[in-house]
Amino acid sequence: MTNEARGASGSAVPARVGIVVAVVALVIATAGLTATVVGRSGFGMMGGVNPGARGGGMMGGGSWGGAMMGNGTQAVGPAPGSAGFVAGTVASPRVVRISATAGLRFLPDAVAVQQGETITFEVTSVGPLVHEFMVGPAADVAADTPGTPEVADIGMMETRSLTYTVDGPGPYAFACHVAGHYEAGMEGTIVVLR
Ligand SMILES: [Cu+2]
Repeated sequence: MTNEARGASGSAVPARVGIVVAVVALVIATAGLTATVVGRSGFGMMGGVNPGARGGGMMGGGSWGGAMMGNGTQAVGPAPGSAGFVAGTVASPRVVRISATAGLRFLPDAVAVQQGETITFEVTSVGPLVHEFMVGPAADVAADTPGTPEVADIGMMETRSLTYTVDGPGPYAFACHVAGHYEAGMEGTIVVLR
């Protein structure tokens, strides 16, 4: 199954395999909310369903247990203003995990950042769709201005990282500019705290 799925770009996947893939995606998506999905593997991530791979991911996120939130958001460490908050730096960026959903939303869709922080956004497509993640000044993000920092082609259950320093007062935003996604509301806000 894995080989078939890997070789297919979507439409070529037999319907039966598509259903299995969708179910697997749901399982992994659920796991993604409670465990750390790491790496940049695409369809190969299906191998990550086994407990061993997931366990390794959780070990990588040392602060995960303390940061787990009840509402399904995926912050890794305490947010600005919270006890234990440690500002991200260029040498040691703060990791913020964001899910890109099949419903064309980012979860969370608002991220609090202390001005000057360097953030590594780890963006996972938790559904069958391919997404992009652009971050920067809100006007550039809205206009899809060339040169605005972006990672593209985030495939199903794939995670890609983008490190960005929020050095000004804002406003800053993030968005997915795959055709139709931004128009459907696939955007988020960075709340800059000073
Ligand atoms: Cu998208």
